[in-house]
Amino acid sequence: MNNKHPAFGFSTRAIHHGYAPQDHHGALVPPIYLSATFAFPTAEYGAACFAGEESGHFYTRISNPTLALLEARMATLENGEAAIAFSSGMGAIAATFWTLLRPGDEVIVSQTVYGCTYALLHHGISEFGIKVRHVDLTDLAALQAALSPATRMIYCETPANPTLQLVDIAVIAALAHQQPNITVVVDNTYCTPYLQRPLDLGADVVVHSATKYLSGHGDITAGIAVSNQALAHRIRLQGLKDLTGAVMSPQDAALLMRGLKTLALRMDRHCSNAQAVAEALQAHPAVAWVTYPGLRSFPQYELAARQMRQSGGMIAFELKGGIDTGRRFMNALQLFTRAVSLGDAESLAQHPASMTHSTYTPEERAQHGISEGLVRLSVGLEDVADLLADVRQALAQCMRIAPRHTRTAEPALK
Ligand code: 7XF
Repeated sequence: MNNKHPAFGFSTRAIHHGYAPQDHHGALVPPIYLSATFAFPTAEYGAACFAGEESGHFYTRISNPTLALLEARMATLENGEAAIAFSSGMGAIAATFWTLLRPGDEVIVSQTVYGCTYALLHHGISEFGIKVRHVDLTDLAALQAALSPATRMIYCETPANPTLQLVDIAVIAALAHQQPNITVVVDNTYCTPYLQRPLDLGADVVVHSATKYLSGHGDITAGIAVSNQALAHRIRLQGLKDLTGAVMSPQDAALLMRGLKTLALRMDRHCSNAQAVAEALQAHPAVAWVTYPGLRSFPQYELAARQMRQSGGMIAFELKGGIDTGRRFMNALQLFTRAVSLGDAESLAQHPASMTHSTYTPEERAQHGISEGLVRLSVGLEDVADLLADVRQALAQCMRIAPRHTRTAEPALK
């Protein structure tokens, strides 16, 4: 199937886009080009490649046929013009920042972001003269007040890791684009393009940790950025080639393309399993609060229903008794694995304050709405009855030991 069939559906494109077996000895699965370098037919052709006058592959840190196929698939799935493959999500994010921001620029960031993104902002780019301002992007007046002639980027995660707070991408992008030179960058890791397409809503760049749902099997680290041709060209030639060198391995690209083939199927199951687990948590007397976009009690339920095709596979909750009880819960789990990362077939449980978001100080976590007792679940693909049984037996153990009367308030997001 070539690229002339944009009318094909999401899964058809995830499986076929950009590849025709007859061009590759009939191989059903695309070959992996492991070559780091590519032969030039003439010295003049090589010089033209380096001058940007020829578009052939010449060195894998810049481009490679296996990476190019993956990039074409990610671009069509996100409805973008071009994509760039990186060796990790942080590689994609760092390359995007270093390409698009210069000393004196300001970047507006949503309330809560993944711990290493926070570290890159506060211990990385801000030390090179770039001003970082966190703004509650659900408050448009606050965003208006924070915008300045120096604003060059608005960066957000929606849903945010780990609080699940949402940003209305269409509203933010419309406001941002009233001013020239503001790039709206959305980390779409929690949703994947199957659940949410930020570029359709007006964002300029989508970044991913493809380590998560996109690859889906916990066996690679990978990142992706998607945008229009012009921005992608800049991010590739500056951010990827020179500023980070964080190129994806072609073998990882093949594993990622294998994951993409089942993305829609997997996301449907992640979402239905997570909905059931979230409802079970909400109904349980040991639980102080639970946040999941598919619950009626979710503060942005209407926005979630409008912006996301389904509610995702991630849950945040806190037990009465706070983190001491939360740790007992985690240690009592038998089927959920205690591990960071997300989006794998295996269900995972982790404690952001001491793990993924330990790059924030305790005071910063309080400011950014990450409570010390928050437990994060990545609900996997196992049978839902087994997941519910595991959560219920772990909760029952907490009930037997935990003090019954302590109540932990839901953290304020402001
Ligand atoms: O460089 P990575 O592929 O690990 O991706 C970084 C990243 C970027 N954006 C979001 C929303 C992420 O969640 C991540 C990685 N998060 C993992 C987690 O929260 O469990 C990392 C484990 S420390």
